[in-house]
Amino acid sequence: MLRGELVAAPAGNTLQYNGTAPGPLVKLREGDRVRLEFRNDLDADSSLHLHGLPLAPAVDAPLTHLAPGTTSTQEFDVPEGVAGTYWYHPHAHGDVERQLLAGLAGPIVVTGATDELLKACDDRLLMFTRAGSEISVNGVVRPVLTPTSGRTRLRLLNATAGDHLLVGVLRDGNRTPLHLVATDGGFVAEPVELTEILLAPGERAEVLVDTTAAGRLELTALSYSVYGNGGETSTGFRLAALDVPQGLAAVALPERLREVEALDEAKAVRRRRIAFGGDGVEHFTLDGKTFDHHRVDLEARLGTLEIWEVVNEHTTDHPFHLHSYSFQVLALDGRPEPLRAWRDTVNVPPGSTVTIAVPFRGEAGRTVYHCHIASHEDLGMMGVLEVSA
Ligand SMILES: [Cu+2]
Repeated sequence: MLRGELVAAPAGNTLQYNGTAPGPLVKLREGDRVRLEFRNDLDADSSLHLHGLPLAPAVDAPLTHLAPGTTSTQEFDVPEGVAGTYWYHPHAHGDVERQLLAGLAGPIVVTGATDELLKACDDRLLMFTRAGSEISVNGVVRPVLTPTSGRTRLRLLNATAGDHLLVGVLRDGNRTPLHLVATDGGFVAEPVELTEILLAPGERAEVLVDTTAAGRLELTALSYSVYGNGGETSTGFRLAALDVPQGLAAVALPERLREVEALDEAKAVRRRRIAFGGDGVEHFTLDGKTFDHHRVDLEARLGTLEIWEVVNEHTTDHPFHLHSYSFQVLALDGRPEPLRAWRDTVNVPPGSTVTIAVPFRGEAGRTVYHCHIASHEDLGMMGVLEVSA
């Protein structure tokens, strides 16, 4: 049994886990039995959500608020097949944005057998959080890293409260190829070449970068519009730099990573439509309603597969996040999604529909789905899902 404790407490005008912000790295391995204690030493309700780990609703307990001075214990087995990058943060409805922005977020890395295929890579975790007008990386604004291998694995983790980051790697201003090896729910089947990757708030992706040629690579947030195609775009900015030294030997890309199960849409027992809406100022809704923790919005049965069409009827991006049950994206606006991958968070652009397949596996219970822009969630863009046995 692995045992650990996280304590949320104030420090000056910040909030920290175990005296640091971001919080300490939680390292787990597939199959580990874990007992994690959490103590709330804040002067407000809080909780500890292990974002993305497909834990039983009773262990995740997203509807439970812990009063100041109280503790909780989460005991669970790390499932097989989930090796990847995750994070932890508070989930006390109404106060999530404030606590996140004040410093309460930390990274989780789960390792497994597939990591052996990448053991020659320099493995770097880059956790993005907002620091005033800047985005910091592992708590530092625009750090400079020195790769130690000819291929660098970047675990990109968007732990901001509401910043979409379209990430690219530039050399002399030109984009260099990235190879996607993992999304939210761990490894994809094989490396996929990309030149940019969108990370909505809460989302993770792992990419490999060729770091054999000496010189500077700039990890950049490229200009992006949360208002859809043709909308006003943000200005790009540098997130971090990689100063590649001379003489790093080439590291081959693995051809295959693992099997990612194909879900059979024909076996789905139900199709649902779930709509983000509201006026975008103070009303943020799901299916026309704001969150009520006493109300069950969706009911499903354990052991079944459902197809959800997540529709954005609003004018800005909303990242859809589901607790406890990992899903796969099937289509965007009816166009089939080429990448088969497990996810817990997916961005839904304005006016668009993202179709996902949700297999209800593991344990039954009551959990939540919501927008992962923390202010929207706090204002009620969240619903309750009851999965029965
Ligand atoms: Cu939202």
